[in-house]
Amino acid sequence: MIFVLPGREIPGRFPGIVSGFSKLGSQAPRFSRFGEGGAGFETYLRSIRVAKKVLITGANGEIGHGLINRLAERDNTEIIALDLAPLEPSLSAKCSRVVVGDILNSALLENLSTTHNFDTIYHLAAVLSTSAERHPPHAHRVNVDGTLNLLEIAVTQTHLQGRPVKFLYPSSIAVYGFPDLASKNKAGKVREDEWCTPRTMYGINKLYCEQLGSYYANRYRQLDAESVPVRIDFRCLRFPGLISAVTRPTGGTSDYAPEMLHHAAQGEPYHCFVREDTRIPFMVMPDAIEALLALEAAPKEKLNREVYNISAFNPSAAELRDLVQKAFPRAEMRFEPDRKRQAIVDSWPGDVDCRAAERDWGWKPMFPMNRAFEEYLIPGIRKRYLNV
Ligand code: AKB
Repeated sequence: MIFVLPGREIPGRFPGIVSGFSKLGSQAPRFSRFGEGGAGFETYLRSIRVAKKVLITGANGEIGHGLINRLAERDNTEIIALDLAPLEPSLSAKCSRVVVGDILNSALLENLSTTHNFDTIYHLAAVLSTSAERHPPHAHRVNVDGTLNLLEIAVTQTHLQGRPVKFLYPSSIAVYGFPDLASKNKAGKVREDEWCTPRTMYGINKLYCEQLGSYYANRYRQLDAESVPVRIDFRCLRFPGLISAVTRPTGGTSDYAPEMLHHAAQGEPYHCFVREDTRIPFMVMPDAIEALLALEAAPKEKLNREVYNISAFNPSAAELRDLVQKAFPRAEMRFEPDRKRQAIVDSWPGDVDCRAAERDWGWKPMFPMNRAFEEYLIPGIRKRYLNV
């Protein structure tokens, strides 16, 4: 099953389904492809049970890994994955289609959109805060132009299907920006509309894209003679720092927490680039994935806003060190703050107010701090580095 796409095609979980149910594919009879012995027919039967088709951009990233694994547990979701790099075989086996390509390639996106009817787009592809600071124009292209391209695809899909396509967008605590540590410490839990004065390229990109999503959902083409009959359904989470036991982050500034853990588990010394008293909110990856799925599933009428804070715990870097040291007593960890990266973390809030998410769609983390370490991070990371 190969389509004319400028990206590279990798066969995935249900190759027959994709062609059989795509707009292009549906023009040709597919039963001849089912082959001998009925295995293809089984695939066909599975395909008619597929209730949802989702597009995941940045599928190879940390959230992408978690989301694909979680969605694949449901046998009614067909996953189309897009990333710059090929997915590892165990992950691509869980997708019905994997496209290796760039979100800046509009032709590729349009081709995907003529080939599939997506119910939901999870637009995860992004350049994170530290990387974005090193290559600002590139970050702007990926984070802003890339998001605009995906929003346009969501509009096309919404018009074609005559119903709002859901657009799930991970934003970040990087949209907040305190001018100094004193105002951060004084502010306490920050609400969604406070301190939205980001100090990084990434934070600026994320804040702008939140507003872009909101515009597409509410006022897109507001001057058209005929009012737009149906608009996209944009839903956004402001993630705190994320910690996974399975994958390692690259290019973020909250990375010191996962880096401490992953270094300790491998017996490698770690020089932490922030001060011991540094405090920002965090959550573990399974909570991040559940939050995305819960927001996606929430009834539209319950949602009083497009953008929601979420968080699970907010330890200082010293508290994180103590938890890691407890699990790995021989770990060597030293604090060697990097003045510039420290300034970025100091501009992010020490905690966020999650009451809107709790009230509107029932947000509650499964993993508060101790449980996160005892039941998810430490056992998961020990398993990951079993042979180290
Ligand atoms: C980063 O550090 O850039 C990200 C984030 C906080 O959004 N992890």
